[in-house]
Amino acid sequence: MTDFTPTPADRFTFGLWTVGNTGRDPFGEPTRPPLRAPYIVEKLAGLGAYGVNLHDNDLVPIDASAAERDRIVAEFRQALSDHGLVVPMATTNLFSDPAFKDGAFTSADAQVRAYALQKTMRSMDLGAELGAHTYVFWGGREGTEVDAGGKLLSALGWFRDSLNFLAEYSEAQGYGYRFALEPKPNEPRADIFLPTVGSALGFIGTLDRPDLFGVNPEFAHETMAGLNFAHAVAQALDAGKLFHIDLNDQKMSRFDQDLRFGSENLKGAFTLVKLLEDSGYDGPLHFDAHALRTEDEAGVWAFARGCMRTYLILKDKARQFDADPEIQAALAEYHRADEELAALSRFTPENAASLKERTFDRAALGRRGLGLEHLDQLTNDLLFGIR
Ligand code: GLT
Ligand code: MN
Ligand code: MN
Repeated sequence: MTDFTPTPADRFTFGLWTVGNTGRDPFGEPTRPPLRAPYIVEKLAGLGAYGVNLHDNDLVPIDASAAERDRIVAEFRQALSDHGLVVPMATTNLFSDPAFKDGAFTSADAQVRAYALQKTMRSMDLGAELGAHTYVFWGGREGTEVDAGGKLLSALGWFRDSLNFLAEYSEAQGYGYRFALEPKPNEPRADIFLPTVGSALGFIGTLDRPDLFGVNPEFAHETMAGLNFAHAVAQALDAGKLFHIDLNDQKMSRFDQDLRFGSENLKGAFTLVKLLEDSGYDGPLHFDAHALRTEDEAGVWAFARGCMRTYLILKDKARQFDADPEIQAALAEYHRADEELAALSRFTPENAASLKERTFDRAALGRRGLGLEHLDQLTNDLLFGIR
């Protein structure tokens, strides 16, 4: 048993933009003052986090001079080293500036596409300077409202060319980045390219260096599309492509809420934590979420503590699940292995012939109850804390 206080060994990370979120939304002004990056580092370290992630412009304003940039980066590095935090992931802001209003790598304007490459190379330089090994691409503006613009096919080609270019840049510079594509179905665009984990996985296969690319799935984004996040993560794991993960929570079919992890869909969060722990995923556990707009700074740190605490409690629940004899008996009843049939299911002409001849008791198979109601209630009881 533990008191669920995180330590860096738990690999929890937050973005500067997450705990630094000021509560602005499309209808209202900020409700909290901005927090300085070195202060965020100090606070996150105090809470037991492992690292902090950033977009280039979370740290360095887009119009900073070279001298200003160097001063800001030096101060940030000092804070990291004073407080023992690392920067495992970096990314580029290719969405805030009006230049990117119709996309960055998929803008119909060649100048915007070239500027996006330049901005990303500079941001990759910054990430490498801070020690990042994972580079995320969230194509928030890569999409359309007006498909009569006729860029559907060319946009994917432009996107591919840009990613191929940046992978070569990383290799040429010796940065050794692993790139993680982050899908989202919509918002801020009406339709975003590569809307789901499945689409991103398919696209990766078309790149020059698919080995360098994986995905950064986000709980909220698959949920917005009405999909099951744990299933998406399982597919990424199966493909060896879970390079990073954005943990948060979300109600289905709404705007991107980026809620505190586990605050909305506790059972979905449990399924996910168990999956991640069972899979041996050993990358960062990144919370891409923010405190509600109702909160002051104290609420921000309560939010951050809550994300990590919920993960650790669910991790402990997963351990209890594995150790619970009644749950394990229900699982054993559900999973029926058969060694002879497993051998027969490996193709040889003889196995195929033998399988075709075999008699199965189809009616008995249909009659068998699987015990899933019982198993699911046991799981609920475990989550309620009464087992
Ligand atoms: C933005 C978005 C997130 C992405 C971030 C990385 S930025 O906050 O909503 O889902 O992960 O670019
Ligand atoms: Mn989100
Ligand atoms: Mn995200």
